[in-house]
Amino acid sequence: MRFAAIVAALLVPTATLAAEIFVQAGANGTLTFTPNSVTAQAGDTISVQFMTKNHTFTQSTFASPCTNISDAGLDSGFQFVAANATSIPQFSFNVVNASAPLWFYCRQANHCAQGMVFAVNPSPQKTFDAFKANALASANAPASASGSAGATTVGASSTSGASSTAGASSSASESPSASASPAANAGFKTHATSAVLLSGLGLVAGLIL
Ligand SMILES: *[C@@H]1O[C@H](CO)[C@@H](O)[C@H](O)[C@H]1NC(C)=O
Ligand SMILES: *[C@@H]1O[C@H](CO)[C@@H](O)[C@H](O)[C@H]1NC(C)=O
Ligand SMILES: *[C@@H]1O[C@H](CO)[C@@H](O)[C@H](O)[C@H]1NC(C)=O
Ligand SMILES: *[C@@H]1O[C@H](CO)[C@@H](O)[C@H](O)[C@H]1NC(C)=O
Ligand SMILES: *[C@@H]1O[C@H](CO)[C@@H](O)[C@H](O)[C@H]1NC(C)=O
Ligand SMILES: [Cu+2]
Repeated sequence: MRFAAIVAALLVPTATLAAEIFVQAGANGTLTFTPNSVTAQAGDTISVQFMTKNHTFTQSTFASPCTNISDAGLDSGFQFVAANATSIPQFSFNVVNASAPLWFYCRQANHCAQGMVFAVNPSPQKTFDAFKANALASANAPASASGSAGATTVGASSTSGASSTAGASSSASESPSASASPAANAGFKTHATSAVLLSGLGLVAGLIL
């Protein structure tokens, strides 16, 4: 009996193939992530494809959508896509803990305050709509004061964004006032940014020209 139970437990994860979920940044020249919210299982890969302009995909928090979560959060860096580009950058990461919502924004100029935000596994308590409303409400915040932003996070441990397991104490996402250690927020695992040929994107290829 016990043996059978263990075998079943081992087989289930392999039977459920991890999915790759695609998200487009700046599709059709818009200041959006499309879709702007996804539901992912642990092990799924989320691949952000930068379609136009010069956006970032940067981790933030529910309470402060337009501010870096910490120095250890995910950040694609600026991904410039020329109008005549024949390939586009793709930034991918793995979801490690499906119970921990992940929040993202674009840190280019005022894109976030215009609603360029994205969520993985928002919850009934912390919905995507409430997150986006927080972002829109930050419209009056100073745009790119590089010195003063990031105030919600504490001292930068030197862990890179690739630290995956991160004993995820739930305090970070449950109590917004607790300044989380970077590791506590990591429900993800990074990949390298790669390039994707536009011709491989079919539909999208014509739109960028
Ligand atoms: C981009 O344009 C195509 C074709 O009009 C449309 O199908 C698609 O939904 C648009 N995407 C966005 C994010 O506006
Ligand atoms: C992309 O945007 C960033 C921030 O505004 C800027 O520093 C960078 O020069 C831009 N890249 C290109 C190629 O325009
Ligand atoms: C794209 O346009 C830029 C500026 O107009 C030009 O310098 C570059 O060579 C072009 N690249 C391709 C692949 O056509
Ligand atoms: C946000 O994080 C990125 C990547 O670590 C960094 O380059 C940028 O300066 C940070 N921005 C602020 C306002 O802290
Ligand atoms: C996953 O995240 C939830 C919510 O933050 C947390 O309660 C739980 O402990 C985490 N699980 C693991 C295995 O880290
Ligand atoms: Cu942007």
